Amino acid sequence: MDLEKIVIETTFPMKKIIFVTGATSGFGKAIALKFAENGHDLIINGRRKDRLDKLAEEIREQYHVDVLALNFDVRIVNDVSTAIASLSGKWRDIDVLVNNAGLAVGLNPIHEGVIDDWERMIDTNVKGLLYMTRFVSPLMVARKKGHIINIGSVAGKEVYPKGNVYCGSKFAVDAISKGMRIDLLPFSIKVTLISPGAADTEFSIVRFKGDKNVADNVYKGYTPLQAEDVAGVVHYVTTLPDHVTINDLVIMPTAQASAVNFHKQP
Ligand code: NDP
Ligand code: 8X3
Repeated sequence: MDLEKIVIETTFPMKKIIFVTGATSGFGKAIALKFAENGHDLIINGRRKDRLDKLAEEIREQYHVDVLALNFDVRIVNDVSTAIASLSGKWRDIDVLVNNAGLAVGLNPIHEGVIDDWERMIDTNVKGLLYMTRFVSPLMVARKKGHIINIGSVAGKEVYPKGNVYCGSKFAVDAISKGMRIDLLPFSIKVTLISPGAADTEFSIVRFKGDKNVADNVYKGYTPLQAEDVAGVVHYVTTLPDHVTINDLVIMPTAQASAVNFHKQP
């Protein structure tokens, strides 16, 4: 073991293993960096292998923690199960799963909705989160400990015009989080739903299919959340004593009061 690692392990005796999906951008990347900064080992996931490998290397060099990069698509159930089955040794002892991978695609009224956009949102935000949970939670159940953090959205609390299917997928995350909490109660597994408002990540570029002008407009005239704001809260909820759980947390820009009410400066 190199000297830096000995220093890390002495400084952070409560070292955990954190699994973050969708770590190649936005919240997921910031969450991975935040946990690494606090001395934890990481399993990071995403579909863009170049970004994933680069992040893993950066984290190892900067924070001297162990990082396992698992390049798979959370929508493909066989790839999820194979990835989790491939874990060996300490990597099976996942303390925290952050179900973050997700996206909005398109913003259309229901009667003009693009079916392929609907499939992508439901397959990623709902089914992907379920597949991850189905294969990781038994490892936590066996150890009678763990923490699952689901990234929901203000869109999972309120419906807004043209939000239809994205909102539906995030309302599903809200309901699934409640169900998970009940089923995992006997095993002392914490389940936290974190629901952010508008945050300046690649989210809007994806939603508007690469149209950067439209995407940038979403964040004009007010200060949106930054990925690091959300990462700080995700990390915070994991620092509470064993007998304390944050179940449901909504984090908003101060300039946003609801899904549609913003205080914008001209
Ligand atoms: P980004 O687009 O910046 O990041 C999304 C991440 O999800 C990327 O790392 C992407 O990686 C990954 N991802 C998408 N699809 C898959 C997939 N099928 N398999 C594995 N990884 C996938 O957006 P955000 O960081 O903003 O989004 C993160 C989460 O936060 C999402 O669930 C989103 O719905 C939610 N959210 C976002 C808000 C915002 O305003 N930004 C507000 C509230 C919630 P890759 O493409 O490499 O696979
Ligand atoms: C992302 C925030 O308001 O665009 O979940 O749905 S919003």
